[in-house]
This record gives sequence, structure tokens and C-alpha cells, in this order.
Amino acid sequence: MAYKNIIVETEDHVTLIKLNRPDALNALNLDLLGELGEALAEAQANDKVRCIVVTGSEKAFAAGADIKMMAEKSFVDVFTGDLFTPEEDAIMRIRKPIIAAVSGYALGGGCELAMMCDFIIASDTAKFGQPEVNLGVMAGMGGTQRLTKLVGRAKSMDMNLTGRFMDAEEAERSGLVSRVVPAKKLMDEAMSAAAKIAEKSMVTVMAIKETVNRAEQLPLTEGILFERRVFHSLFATEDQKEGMAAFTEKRQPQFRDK
Ligand code: CO8
Repeated sequence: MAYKNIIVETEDHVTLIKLNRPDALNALNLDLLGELGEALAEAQANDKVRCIVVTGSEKAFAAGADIKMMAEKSFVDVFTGDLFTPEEDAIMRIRKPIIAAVSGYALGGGCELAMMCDFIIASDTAKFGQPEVNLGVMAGMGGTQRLTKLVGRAKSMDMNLTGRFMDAEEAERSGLVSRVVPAKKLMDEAMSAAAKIAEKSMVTVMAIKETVNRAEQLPLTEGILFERRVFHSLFATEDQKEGMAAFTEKRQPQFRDK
């Protein structure tokens, strides 16, 4: 598939999707988000792909939703057109793991897109923010919800109400990102994390993603029960037999996604 706003490469079981609107700091318009959704769906459908990495440029992961695209829209336009709902749904439907590799600005919809991924690896130049308040609007794709779950109410309120940016060090300390690495090492780190995931059983990996995501939705006892039942169900797989046999035989497991 030929894309205009993203660059997609698949190698060694990992699909790398690079947001590519350099003149607009990767601002998210409907064309870009549509292409992103298609590329993710292709990666989901391709049996060879075992992990996905989404990244931007050195200067910007994405500087937000495209302000120029939104500027003239009315309430009726965005409400009846359900702006960004199908695009968000397309991302959240993906069951394979998605890593966000963030360098530079991840603002507004850019920060929200990073948070829709399963975890964020940031370069030491990364800057996260929900500056929509400066535009007379507010976050619209998770910036008041996912961010609050990740960094807590105080920091989320601070970021959403003042529009201030959070640097990579604060983002790691606050639980928004899983690791921070020097800018030059960002892609190596993200691709090697993806390669590590790609070595595992895809059945197990997808079960883990689904179960961790339940933690945000369910009360603890229900979440623990869901986890226990999924754990039990993995004993129906050949990969469980292989993984445990490999451990006792002191060799590397050969998972077959069965
Ligand atoms: N939308 C459209 N164009 C943008 C955006 C954007 N969000 N951000 C940057 N650009 C464009 C600039 O207009 C400029 O283009 P041009 O040269 O044609 O004027 C080009 O990118 C380079 O930008 P700057 O010259 O401003 O670069 P600087 O290095 O001086 O500044 C900043 C970088 C600080 C990132 C600055 O560009 C900025 O503040 N950008 C806007 C950040 C922002 O407010 N983001 C929130 C947008 S609203 C939003 O995300 C709503 C989310 C809800 C739904 C999400 C769905 C995905």
C-alpha cells in the first residue's frame, strides 16, 4: 500500500510506522490518521508481524491534531461527524503490541496517540503536553482520561489546565513513559524491545495486552479473576508446554503460536 503521510517498513517480524508530515511537525489530520489505521490493520492481519513500532521525527512525534484542519469547523461539524472517533477506534482495535518511540514534541493529539500505544519509549529530548487549553478547547482523544490514569490527577490537571510541557525525565518519573534513552539510541532501543516481544508466543503476547488493558477498566477482584482465567487458559496452548519444557531442558523455547 502506498501512503502519503506515513512511511511503513516491515522487517524481521516488526512493522515500523513513521509519521511523515515534516512541514507540519506531524500534525494529525484525517488523512494521516486514516493511513495509520490502515497500516495498523495490515500489520494486525499479517501473520509475519509480531510487534509494531510507531514513531515520528527527531523534532516531533506529533505536535497535535491539525489545528488548521480544525480551525473553521463548527460544533455541528465535529459532533455529527464524530471527529476522531473512528480513527481512535481503529488504533484501539489492534491486538498486537504497539510501542511508541517518541522524540521531540508529543503534544495534544500527539501525546494522546502515544498513550494509545501499549508503552512509550522516549528520547531525552521528548516533550509531552496537552496544550489544547491555549486554543480554547481541551483534549479530545484521551488527554484527560488516559493521562490521568497514567500520571495521576494532580499532574494531569496541571498539564491540561496550564498547557505546560513535561520533559522526558519527569514523564518517566510520573509513569507516562517506560524508559528514556539518549536521542541517538531511541530507534535501536525501540526496535530491540520490539524484537524481544517478537520472540515470544503471539498467543501469550496478545493475552497479556488484553489482560493488562483490563486493569484500567475493572475493579481489582474482577481484574484478578480475569487474569487468573486467562492464565489458566494458556495451559491449553502448545507454547505453554514448549516454554516450560525449554526451561527445564535449559534451552531457548521455539514458540509456534499454537
Ligand atoms: N497543527 C497544524 N500545524 C502545526 C501544528 C498543529 N498542531 N503544530 C505545528 N504546526 C505547523 C506550524 O504551523 C508550522 O507550519 P508553517 O511553517 O506552515 O507555519 C510548522 O508546523 C512548524 O511549526 P512551528 O514553526 O510552530 O515550530 P516551532 O519549533 O516554532 O514550535 C511547537 C513547535 C511548540 C510544537 C508549535 O508548533 C506548537 O505550539 N504547535 C501546536 C501545539 C498544539 O497546540 N497542539 C495541540 C493541537 S489541538 C489537539 O491536538 C486536539 C486533540 C484532540 C483530538 C486529537 C486527535 C488526533
